[in-house]
Amino acid sequence: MITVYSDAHHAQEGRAELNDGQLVPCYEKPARARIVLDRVRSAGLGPVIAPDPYGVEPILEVHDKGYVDFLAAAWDEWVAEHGDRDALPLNWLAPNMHRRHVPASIDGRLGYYSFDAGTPITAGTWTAVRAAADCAMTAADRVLDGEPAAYALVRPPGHHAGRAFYGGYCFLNNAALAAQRMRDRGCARIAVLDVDYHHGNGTQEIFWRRSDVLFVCLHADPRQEFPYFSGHADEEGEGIGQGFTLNLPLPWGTGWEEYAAAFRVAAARIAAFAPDALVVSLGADTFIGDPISRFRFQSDDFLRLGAAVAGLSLPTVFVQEGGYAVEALGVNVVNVLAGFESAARG
Ligand code: SP5
Ligand code: ZN
Repeated sequence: MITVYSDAHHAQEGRAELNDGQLVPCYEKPARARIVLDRVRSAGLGPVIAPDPYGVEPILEVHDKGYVDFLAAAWDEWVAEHGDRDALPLNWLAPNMHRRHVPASIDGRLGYYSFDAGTPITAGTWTAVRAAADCAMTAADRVLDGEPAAYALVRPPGHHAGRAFYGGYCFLNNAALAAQRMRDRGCARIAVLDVDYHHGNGTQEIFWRRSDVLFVCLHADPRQEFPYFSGHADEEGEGIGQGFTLNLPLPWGTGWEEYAAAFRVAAARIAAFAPDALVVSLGADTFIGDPISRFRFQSDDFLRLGAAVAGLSLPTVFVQEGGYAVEALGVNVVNVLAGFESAARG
């Protein structure tokens, strides 16, 4: 399997996030991609290629222009106001507060476009997120050009980023960009399968009113877990998109056996949709050793997950999302990809 990778991810290196009432070192850090890349190479998964440059135009099919302009300029505006330190928001809109005006102040706009205090904007954020988007779209193109599968080894992740919001360590929605790219190249229907531990609220929001992209998500129940406000089983899409979002929330403590039962429901929905291709939002934060998560996957279970994805028999673009047990991340992620490949070969 081809891996699409760029060193530019290093440009995103946040100092701290707000967690449990303290500023703690960012869980989403460059070492994550380094260890996965090392494992891709040592396991002999396949060639590692650089992304092609796509420019900003395809990004604007998924994201709002005002939001993208904000992301591109936020760091410089922040530094002019506060100096050379990570930009974090401090206040947000609550329901029924006015949303008529985009604030002029950088502090106001950080709050306007975000939903948490865990996602610092740094000097290199824009550089890194552009490279990640390029990797995801390149992987999508390689699959449409005939590769059975490709893996976009990216950070920062993307599935919490919506049309006009960031949070959950995500700024641009790499999986949504891959899906949209395949639509633009003539695929009629794309399924996005999100197996990150957290609900992919950004991907859900982007495709909420669409019937051409099916969004299926297995994740920790939002009654217990971040992002708290979405991912309930009764969220099914709206308008023409009604029935094209499927959420399968699972309780803290979920292990492979219970997960596999939910996966069968996900697989049946995807098969009924009969997509031309599949995008997998691949988080490995379902691992028992993950420092911020509470599922109980063992490393071998990721092989089983990969085989289960292969059972869908679709051209498949894997896009890296979360996973914060850094020492085990390479093994766990590459287990999914290797499990996929050996099952796909039969
Ligand atoms: C892409 C992705 O996986 N984003 C996850 C963002 C989660 N951020 C909030 C984490 C809150 C963790 N709180 C529990 C810490 C245990 N003490
Ligand atoms: Zn996650």
